[in-house]
Amino acid sequence: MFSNASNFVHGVDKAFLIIGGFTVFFLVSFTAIMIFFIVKYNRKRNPKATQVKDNTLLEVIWTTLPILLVLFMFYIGWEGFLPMRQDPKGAMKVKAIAQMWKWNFEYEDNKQSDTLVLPINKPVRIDLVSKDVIHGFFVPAFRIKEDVVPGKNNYSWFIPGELGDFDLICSAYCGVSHSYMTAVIRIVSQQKYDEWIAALSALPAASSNPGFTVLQNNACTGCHSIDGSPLVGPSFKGLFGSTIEVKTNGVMRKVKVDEEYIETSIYDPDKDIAKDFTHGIMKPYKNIIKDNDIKLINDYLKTLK
Ligand code: HEC
Ligand SMILES: [Cu+2]
Repeated sequence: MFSNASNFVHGVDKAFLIIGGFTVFFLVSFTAIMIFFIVKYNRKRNPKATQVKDNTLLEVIWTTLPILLVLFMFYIGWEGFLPMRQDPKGAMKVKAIAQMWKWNFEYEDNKQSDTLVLPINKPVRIDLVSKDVIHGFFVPAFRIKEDVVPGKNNYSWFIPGELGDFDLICSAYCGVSHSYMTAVIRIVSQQKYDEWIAALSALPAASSNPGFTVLQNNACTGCHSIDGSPLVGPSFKGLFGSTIEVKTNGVMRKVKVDEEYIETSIYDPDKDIAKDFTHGIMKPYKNIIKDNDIKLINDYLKTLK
């Protein structure tokens, strides 16, 4: 409670404690009063029921008091929430790109990373972008949770106040591997951050093979392994050049996997359904994966003997 991990911890924890405090107070006191009345007005002690007519004073009290209480709780919550929607001008900007089932962070100059590294004590605005379905940008230690909705420009912002690694979790159930959609937020000193971001430019994107990079950047590897183990989709290992069984228009047939089959599988995955797998899971990547990238994917798949 009341850690310094972000500037929102105080407001959120305060609301949590106050509202939780009221809840516990009422639970305990109402239960006590109930037990007291059960004993006091037990039939043995009180054989004849007393009729009570209305009591204006009591009614005014039990209407006004709860209204004030509820308004007070709203105010405490509002006070903690409002600053989350007021990002300061001049905050550093990072784009968080969510897709099934992976986070990617894009810094200025198109530098990309899958760990969100940030300097301590500096306001940062995270623009939240989804490539497919609704995800949730949830950082429990920072007391932050924002929806990442495709087609909508949402954002989150905060000032990190403690060095260290913090968990980022996806809080919207976004499909089979939803629970693996995590990332690390690493808060470092300004100097370390400067070094890190400078080094980031030196690295070419992710891995050595451009085809594998395309697969990674589009999160294909979340459903397709390259080591032979079946995930949500068939493994890519040994796929190219093999003869496989697929269902086309409800009829099983054998096909040889070539460039054309790969392209059709990516642009129109439900045309041929691989045996033992289900249609409707992989979305069509028409207009998402360019022709040139299809070629890179093919070249890479050929290497996966
Ligand atoms: C949400 C999970 C998911 C993602 C993400 C996904 N796929 Fe698939 N993919 C599947 C499933 C399930 C199948 C099997 C059903 C079918 O053939 O449509 C499949 C089939 C395929 C096939 C045919 C394989 C075979 O044995 O017939 C290829 C090629 C393929 N995907 C490539 C890709 C590429 C490239 C990407 C990234 C651009 C990608 N997939 C992203 C789930 C996924
Ligand atoms: Cu998600």
